[in-house]
Amino acid sequence: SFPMEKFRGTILHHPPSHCFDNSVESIKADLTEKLFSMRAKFPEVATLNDYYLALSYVVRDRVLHRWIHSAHTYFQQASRTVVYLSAEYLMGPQLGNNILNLGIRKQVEQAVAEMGLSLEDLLEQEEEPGLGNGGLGRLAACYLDSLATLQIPAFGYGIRYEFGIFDQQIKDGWQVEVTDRWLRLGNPWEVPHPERRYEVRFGGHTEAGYDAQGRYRVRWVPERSVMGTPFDTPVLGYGVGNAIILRLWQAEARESFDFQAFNLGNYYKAVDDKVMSENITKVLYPNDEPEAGRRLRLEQQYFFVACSLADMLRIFFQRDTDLDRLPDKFVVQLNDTHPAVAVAEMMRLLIDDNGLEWDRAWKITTGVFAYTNHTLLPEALETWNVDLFGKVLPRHLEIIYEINHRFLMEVNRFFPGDAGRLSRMSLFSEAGEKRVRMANLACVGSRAINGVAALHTDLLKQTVLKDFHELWPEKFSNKTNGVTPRRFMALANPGLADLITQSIGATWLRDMDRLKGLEPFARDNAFRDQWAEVKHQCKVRLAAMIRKKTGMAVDPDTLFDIQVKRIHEYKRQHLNVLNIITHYRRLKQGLDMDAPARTFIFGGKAAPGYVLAKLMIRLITGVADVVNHDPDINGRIKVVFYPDFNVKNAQHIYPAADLSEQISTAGKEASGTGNMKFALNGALTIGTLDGANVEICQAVGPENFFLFGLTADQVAATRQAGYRPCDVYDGNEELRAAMGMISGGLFSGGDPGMFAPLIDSLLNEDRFMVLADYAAYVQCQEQVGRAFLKPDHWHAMSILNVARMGMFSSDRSIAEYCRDIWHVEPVPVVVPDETCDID
Ligand code: NBG
Repeated sequence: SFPMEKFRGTILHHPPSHCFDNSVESIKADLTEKLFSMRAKFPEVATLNDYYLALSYVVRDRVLHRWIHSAHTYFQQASRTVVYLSAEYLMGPQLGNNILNLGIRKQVEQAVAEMGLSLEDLLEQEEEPGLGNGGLGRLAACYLDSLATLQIPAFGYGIRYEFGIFDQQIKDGWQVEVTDRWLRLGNPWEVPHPERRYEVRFGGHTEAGYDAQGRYRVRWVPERSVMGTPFDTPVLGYGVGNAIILRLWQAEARESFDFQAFNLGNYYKAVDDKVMSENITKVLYPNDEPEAGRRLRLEQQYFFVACSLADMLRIFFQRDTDLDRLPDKFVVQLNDTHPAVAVAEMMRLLIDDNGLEWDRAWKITTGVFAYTNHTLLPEALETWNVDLFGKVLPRHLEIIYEINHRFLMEVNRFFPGDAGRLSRMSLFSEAGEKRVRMANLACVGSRAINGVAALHTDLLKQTVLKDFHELWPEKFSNKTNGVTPRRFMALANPGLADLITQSIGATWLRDMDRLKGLEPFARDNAFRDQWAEVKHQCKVRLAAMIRKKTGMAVDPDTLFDIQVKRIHEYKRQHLNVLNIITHYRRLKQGLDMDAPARTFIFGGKAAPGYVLAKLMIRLITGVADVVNHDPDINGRIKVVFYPDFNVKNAQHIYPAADLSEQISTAGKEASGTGNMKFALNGALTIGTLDGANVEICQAVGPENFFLFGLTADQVAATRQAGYRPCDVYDGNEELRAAMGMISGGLFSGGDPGMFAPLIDSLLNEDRFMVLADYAAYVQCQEQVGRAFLKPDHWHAMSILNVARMGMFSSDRSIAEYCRDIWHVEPVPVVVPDETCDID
């Protein structure tokens, strides 16, 4: 196990915020002052949102204080710095987390109460920045939390989308997408820096020639350019003085108004450029696995990469003059391939803008980058049509050709005459239309490559990145994902966090291995009762939210069986549904009457263009309609689709789960992180041996985990042997009955056609082996039901799950990145006690 000691740094049990008086009286005074100075309101006319904003500004002052000291420290020490490039960050609401990390919860609660407000209501006001799709964006947010907590100097760079992931509404059982106008009421957490904007160029052509010294030079003559303005959001560490910055770029026109056009009487043309430029950061692409390359998406990627690298060089030149030392001062982590064009941009900056020769530039570039892969699905690997790429980034395309030329010569030296290998490893795919392969570019340009769970990294080496692994085995390592216990335990589940702290002390929040200390409590009856009571309260709270959101009444005494995540065939929400229908049918036949009553809860967004995923939502709501109102069932099954799953409501959902559904086809889910959040809140998992489930099952013990289904090897072998889903169908009466109920129109108001595409895809192809795993899943669910009827044993398993989940803290993940890839050390920040003055 990794020696965490090194990263603990100076533990401040009471986080420092002495510069500001954090007494109740002075928080009240500050709040009134902010209401006046930031909202121009007096209490009688202030809205709840005014109070939310005012309180946020009160908290922000204290946060910025820590950031200023951190920035100053990192600057003075010229610290080696991690640059995290990610097109997505799913940060979640900020107010509660910042109050937690400042350690001022009690005072704030009392201060607002004395002013006649409730902190809960104020927290409820905050609209979360949904600047990501799912696991990948939330992982980036957890990593920022851990970077700050482990005192690592770091910048998160990304895109300030004006509209984040759409809000999901359910109308007549279907998903409807609504624009996410998260900035509408203002965002108190960001600080814009318009004085520090960068120009980003697009299109045009290149010109080659010789400079005054007779050196070959290429000049890029762009067709247009936009400006990128940074918006900074500080991210606090927990129990330390350190803060880091999330810096998001917003696109703007160079000139917001074309006076010449205006004077000629063309008002629309005058604002044209402004509209076009601002489009670049207008909206997040709502596909968690990217779809065929759109020009705007490429522009987004290059835009934020160009701004971020320019900013990194600015900071570098504050501290140094010799670019050969760039790899000593910075490491740039590519979060998936979305920022992979950074490899070409870095070369362009070094060669064209700084006059370096190719070999020197390449050494620097490949000394700086590291790449994390997040998917094995072949259709999710990003490629760009070469013509499109050349139109948007002509100079970068040339550079990529040159990288490729030199790279393939190297491959040929290692594997002479292996044409198949050359074509597989090339940065260009030539089958069909010619395309740039971003994963290959990321691999060639990086000195380290990692997957996000043990199984995923193994499969990467065996499949999608096999050739790269054979060429450079030393570049590869695994970094299993983790999640932050601050947001997903302390903030989301204060009842559980308090109970744990009472039992084993408070250090576990910064050192999750300490959760081990809970193990003996699994045998303690009184403790188990308290544990059960905390879970019950969380379920009561979720039941109230379900009531508010959907009008449905659910019973907190039933088994809460929850699957929340993006809707996708490989995640197999439809497998879950098939079990529900089977269970429903058995009850109707008077079977399984001793099974515990269950509430099946689903949540998650479908990509707007993903027809089958949207149909899966409609299937869930259709089943809910029938089952929930069937008098024969009498509440023994309830099915809920919780709309608009996001970080904010996730914080209420994970704590309330008895059972966590992690049922993807083995070999398809790279890691999963919801699986960790559930288990850390005491849910038991029903799952396949996929992604991080493998490691979770091993950590908590298979006797405390409901395991079922084909392994990744068996999936591959079954496929190899010519898998025929219809054979499974023919051989299983209950499966036929369940699918028959769907295709017969029972869940579609009598319409037999509605779910035909879903049924057909299962019967004809079943790419994700739903039918192959059906019987094992249903059987495993029966086991779950029996186990739930023995509450003492169930709660003991729940306690053991939490006790053994310590390794899934994102602190552990980040410590491993620091040790193995980034080679970066903690830099403690001391926040002076009595004064804000720094020079
Ligand atoms: C997702 C995987 C998840 C994984 C997260 C974070 C993409 C491309 N990948 O399994 O599907 O947990 O990344 O690593 O979004």
